[in-house]
Amino acid sequence: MVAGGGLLHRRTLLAAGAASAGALLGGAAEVGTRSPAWMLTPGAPLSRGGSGDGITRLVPDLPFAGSGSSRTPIDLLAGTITPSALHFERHHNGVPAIDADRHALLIHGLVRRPLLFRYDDLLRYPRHTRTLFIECSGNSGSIAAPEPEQASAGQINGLLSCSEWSGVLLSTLLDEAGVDPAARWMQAEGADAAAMTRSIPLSLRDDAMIALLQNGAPLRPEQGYPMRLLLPGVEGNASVKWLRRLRLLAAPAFSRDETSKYTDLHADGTADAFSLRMGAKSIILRPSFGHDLRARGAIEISGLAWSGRGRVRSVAVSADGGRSWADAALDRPVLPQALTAWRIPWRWSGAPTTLMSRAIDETGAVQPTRAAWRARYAPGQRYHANAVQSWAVDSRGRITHVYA
Ligand SMILES: Nc1nc2c(c(=O)[nH]1)N[C@H]1C(S)=C(S)[C@@H](COP(=O)(O)O)O[C@H]1N2
Ligand SMILES: [Mo]
Repeated sequence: MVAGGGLLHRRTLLAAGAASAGALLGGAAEVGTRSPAWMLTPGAPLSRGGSGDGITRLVPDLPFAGSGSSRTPIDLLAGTITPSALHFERHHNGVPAIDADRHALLIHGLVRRPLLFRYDDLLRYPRHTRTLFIECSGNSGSIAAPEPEQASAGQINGLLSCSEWSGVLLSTLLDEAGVDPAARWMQAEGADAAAMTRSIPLSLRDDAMIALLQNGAPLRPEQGYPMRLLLPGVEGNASVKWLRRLRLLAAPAFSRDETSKYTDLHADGTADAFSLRMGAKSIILRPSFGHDLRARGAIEISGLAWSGRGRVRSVAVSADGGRSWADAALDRPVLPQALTAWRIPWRWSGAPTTLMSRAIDETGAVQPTRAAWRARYAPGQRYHANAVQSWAVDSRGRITHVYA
């Protein structure tokens, strides 16, 4: 007791939760290496959803149900938090129908004592909350194509969303399990029919979290309910949804999902593996494709910027095809590994021109030109496409996507 009326020390329920977590080991059927029923059939397909005001996720016509992605229509939204109903979705084999009461997270491998955590256990742990973007490493991949895709900024860049995520710091759970000093990596596995499996260096453990809540409500099933790994600033693929297992390892597992995919091929045949950190990036959302200018005169250019390495330091904008640049105003607060909104006034003379934006993050990393980005990689490489994008404005105010 810490005060009258029955108030208990704030760690009391935590201790009780840990005890029950440990006791479950060996008793539950749906954990460990056995696959629960919802991993054995493809999950539910993509849906359009929507926020009730006519704005929906952008869903492609797919030849099959399980694998695919929908995009957030970022050019139709304002601010930096993505309404949960408009969060992009990327499923490698659909959305599993998980019974949260029968789901558990197993932490095992190079640990002193393996532990099992239920959703209800995790709700009792110290709560950690952060505003963070998730960006698929395939986002904006069409800029690798020889011709610029004529599509909205959301269609090109909408494998990107930002939410307030709440849950438990991974380090709290790892400390309880007792990580063996020989452990350097952890293998995360999801409880979907794709059994998404990624190796994650333990150097990322400090700000990693097990997310339970998204914008003040339980995670949507599509975002990983009942729990997902969330790695700030890291390619979306590694934030394993429907997380069921973390196995501590001395070396990476080189799973299918990080060898056949999610490695970045160079022209000389070598590839970057575990290139997890997302680069500095910005995009102009207004004006952009589909938002043609109606009249010359004073207009606001606005957009988003972000970096996996920390805060955005500045966003430079060019209204003359890259000859001159000026800094945009950043909306406060500027949070690390979160979307930052920015704006700059512009007077359009009515002459054709090209608009561009370029982000610099707090580590000094500069968003590359498309030419510089392409020079780093082999031709079909589409991951980590953070190059500067350009919108051409013609004399009638019509906007097209161009390579400048
Ligand atoms: N278990 C599991 N986790 C997963 C995936 C998946 O298919 N299965 N897709 C990954 C990919 S490629 C991305 S980009 C993000 C997308 O997160 P979201 O669907 O919540 O937007 O989840 C990642 N985590
Ligand atoms: Mo992804």
